[in-house]
Amino acid sequence: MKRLLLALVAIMLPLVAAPPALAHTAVRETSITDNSTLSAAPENFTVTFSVATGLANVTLTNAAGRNIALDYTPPHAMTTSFTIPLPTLASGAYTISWRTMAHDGHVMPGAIHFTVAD
Ligand SMILES: [Cu+2]
Repeated sequence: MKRLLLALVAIMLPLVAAPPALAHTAVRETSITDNSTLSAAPENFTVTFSVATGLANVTLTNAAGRNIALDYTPPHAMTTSFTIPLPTLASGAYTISWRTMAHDGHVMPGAIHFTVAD
């Protein structure tokens, strides 16, 4: 019994000790650069990850922190790239936030900020 327990610990240890970042996806590219000022309102937003991931949710908020409705439902399948159509945006500051869900169930938040110029 003790031997079995030791074997289990030996198997589990690398999983526990692995740095979480290695097991998780990273943002590789966003169609809107973080903290950029755009001369025209973007029609959509694409975020690309290093490995296939689930997208739990995406939100768009304005400078006042108010939620702006998105006509978008994340796909059920895990994939590397997501394109979210955006509503017509007036000039102002916006934040797009998302949460990804890794294979192991860990949730990772991400966000970009941008401004649509007058
Ligand atoms: Cu994890």
